[in-house]
Amino acid sequence: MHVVATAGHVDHGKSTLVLALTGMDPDRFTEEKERGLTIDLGFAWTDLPSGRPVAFVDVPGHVRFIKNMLAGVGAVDACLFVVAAGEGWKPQSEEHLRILELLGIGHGLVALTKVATVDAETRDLTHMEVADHVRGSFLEEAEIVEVDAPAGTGVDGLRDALDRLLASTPTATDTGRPRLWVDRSFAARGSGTVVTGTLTGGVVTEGDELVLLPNRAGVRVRSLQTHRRRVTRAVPGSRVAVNLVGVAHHDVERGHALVGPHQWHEATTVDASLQVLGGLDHQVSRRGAYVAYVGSGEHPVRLRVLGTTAIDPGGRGNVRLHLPGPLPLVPGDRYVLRETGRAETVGGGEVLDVDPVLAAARAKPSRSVDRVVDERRWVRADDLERLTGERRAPTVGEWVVAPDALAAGLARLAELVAAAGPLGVDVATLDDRDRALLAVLDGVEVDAGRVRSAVVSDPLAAHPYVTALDAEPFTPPPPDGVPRPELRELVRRGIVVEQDGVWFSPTAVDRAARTVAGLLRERPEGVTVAQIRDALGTTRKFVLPLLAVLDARGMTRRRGDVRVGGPRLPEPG
Ligand SMILES: Nc1nc2c(ncn2[C@@H]2O[C@H](COP(=O)(O)OP(=O)(O)O)[C@@H](O)[C@H]2O)c(=O)[nH]1
Ligand SMILES: [Mg+2]
Repeated sequence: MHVVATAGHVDHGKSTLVLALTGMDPDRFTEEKERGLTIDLGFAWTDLPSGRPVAFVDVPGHVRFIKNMLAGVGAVDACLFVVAAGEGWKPQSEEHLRILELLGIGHGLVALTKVATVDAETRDLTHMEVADHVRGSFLEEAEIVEVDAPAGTGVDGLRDALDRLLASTPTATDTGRPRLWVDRSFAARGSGTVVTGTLTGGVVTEGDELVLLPNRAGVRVRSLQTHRRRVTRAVPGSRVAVNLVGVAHHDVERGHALVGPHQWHEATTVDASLQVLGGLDHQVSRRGAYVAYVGSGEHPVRLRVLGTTAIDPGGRGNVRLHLPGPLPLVPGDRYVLRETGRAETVGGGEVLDVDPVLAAARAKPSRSVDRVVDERRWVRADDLERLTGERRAPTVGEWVVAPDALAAGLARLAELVAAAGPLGVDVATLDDRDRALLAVLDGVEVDAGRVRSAVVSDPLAAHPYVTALDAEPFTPPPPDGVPRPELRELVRRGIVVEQDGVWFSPTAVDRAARTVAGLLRERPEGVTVAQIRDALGTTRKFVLPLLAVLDARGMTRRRGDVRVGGPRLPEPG
């Protein structure tokens, strides 16, 4: 489905055309009907000859209601640009065209209206005048269709032209992130608050929990209508009326937004490009009272030009905009800037960064996702999607990491692990970034909740205490000066053997076993503790625990007063 906005100077026949095309009068209010003047947005819809449904947002052309015009064209796919044949190009023809350009509307056609009221020459002149004015704009190649609705001329041709236009106009895409800029909010009898708008970004279904911004109200979708028909799900690109539970209608205004929860960044400061209109007779700087038109809303903003102090008419630059409240924005969103003091359209552009991290003096905003990652170093994939509208595969864990930050993080973690020595680092003491890094850090091993260097996986063998034990295997020194946790770890890893308050090196155990095996070869009936003690050149204090180790390991076995060989007795050494 497509949504098409009208555009053009007041009284050129926009509302009349919408009525002729749809049979629905877009002028809704008594005052509008009495004055024959569109004040606020009007809505109508029909099916084109091909069966293609189309909705119209009819905008006011009068300069006084330009803000309502801006509210209407925020989310449309194409425009129906109206110029009256007898009147020609007028100020709001120009302003509306500039606004549509700034908002990035790329598709449209021109209706040359009231052709029955002028002679052929005037009609042709206006035709040429229009062609002149749209040159260089998105309407340059657009069809110019001559119509006169009251005279019944050209309306069918216009329908066909619309069909052709929309056949080549993309509809709103579905990125699973619904957003509806509210253009009306009212109380429906018996069913609470209803908001209407053009849905983009994703599907909304009955029962959905959504969020309203800027007031951050959590709401639920009670029911949905598209073109006054009840639907259970509304698709992007359609006009939707949403019946909401959880908010009073007077708390919702035009310009508010209805979005999926946790899917949108709530932007209050944004960096954006600013194309200043060529027709402006002054520079744009931070001085001035500005209003930004974003979505369906107008928001007073403070502005700062980035990188310089002012932008010339016709020039282009970047600005930082401070919004009065949070809005669900994403890079690529368009806005129009007006100056309230002079009541003129200054320019507009594209949102580039919805959460700038660099100070204005250093900011170099762009649409690049890499820039966002680079400036943040570490960003969760979910956050990155909120910030850029793009999904990236995480680098580590749930994080997308700037390449140099990844390298630095890995180096720092490797250093931390190396410095911890044989004991390693308790994984529980690492933050979640380091824990994510661990999975891709080379040369470490995680064991029993501790991470230690794998390359020096036997640094324990080189532990000074182990060296000391090896020097006196059978009269081993006590572990004086070895920190208790380290000693426990040495024992846990089998690099030091502890028995009854005496510590040995594994070599001592091995050599003792081989010595006993040698003695048993001469005395198969068994050897006494005293004989083993003497063979090892040690004392009872050490030989008893040592033999307890050999017994426990199945190398020796007690039989009465002597030791005999066990199943695991090694060869004599
Ligand atoms: N003769 C003639 N009158 C028209 C035509 N289109 C609009 N009008 C008249 O022009 C006036 C303004 O039309 P309207 O649709 O309200 O203009 P809008 O301000 O652009 O919406 C109304 O009185 C219409 O009846 C047309 O094609 N031919
Ligand atoms: Mg009108």
